[in-house]
Amino acid sequence: MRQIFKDAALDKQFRHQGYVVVPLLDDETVASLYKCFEDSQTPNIGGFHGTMYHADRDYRIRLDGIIKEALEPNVDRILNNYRPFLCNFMIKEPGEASSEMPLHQDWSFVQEPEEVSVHIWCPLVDVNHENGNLAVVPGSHHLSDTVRAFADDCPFREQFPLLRESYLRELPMKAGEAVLFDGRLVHSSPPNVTNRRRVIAQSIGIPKDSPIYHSWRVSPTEVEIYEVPEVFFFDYILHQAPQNVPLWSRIEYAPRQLTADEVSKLSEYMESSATLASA
Ligand SMILES: O=C(O)CCC(=O)C(=O)O
Ligand SMILES: [Fe+2]
Repeated sequence: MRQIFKDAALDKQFRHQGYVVVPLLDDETVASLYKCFEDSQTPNIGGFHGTMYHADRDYRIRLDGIIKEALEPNVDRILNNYRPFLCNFMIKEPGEASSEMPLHQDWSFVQEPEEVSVHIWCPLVDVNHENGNLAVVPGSHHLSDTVRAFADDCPFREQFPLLRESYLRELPMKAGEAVLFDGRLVHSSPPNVTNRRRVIAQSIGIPKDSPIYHSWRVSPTEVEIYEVPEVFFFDYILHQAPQNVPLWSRIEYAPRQLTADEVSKLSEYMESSATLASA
């Protein structure tokens, strides 16, 4: 198993609990990214929104490039041979209960579990419970399936109330810090009830030599996995089957709901993550 993080202690912590919080961007880079966000006049379309869904393709590509340039050297400093792609600003508009992001897992982008995607979530303003910090379920990557197709049912869904009550950990952070999490980790964020926009820079980190995959459910029991170029996501239309990209494989996969008993294994990660974090 190759080391994902250059620092062995961080690697151990990431493998064990599925995420780490690290200083990622310096104040100057945070300020310049925030200015880029303000200057780009991202419209307030209410609730929660990301620049990757902006109607203008050139705008999406330009912002991806600017964020990527800021992230790349910092990702290189921390991760072994990883590159960020699909870079976005994610915004929670002020005072809107609709900006809550419910518990979910992100799509799979690499061939798991041999490869692991490291999802990068870096606030450009200080974040806390009131304005929508990220909340994660430590260890949930260990119980996760390795294919997460577009709009698939989440295997943790029936246990969401239990997760919220006993296993969800909020991560208040300073601007420029980042949570780097395993793509399989269950996460969510509360609504922004303050009077300021919450803005974060977000990206998906994958091994530099890894192809990018996108999974599409074709029947209740079958998923098609496409190998896609990075530009695929700039042209992507949600809820539409991938077009003009090669089919890499077709697999039998139907998500199965986890039981409360299975999910109770997560208590191990709640206890030990605090120890490892301070190790
Ligand atoms: O920005 C948020 O609050 C949630 C973002 C999220 O789910 C993600 O980055 O995968
Ligand atoms: Fe997510």
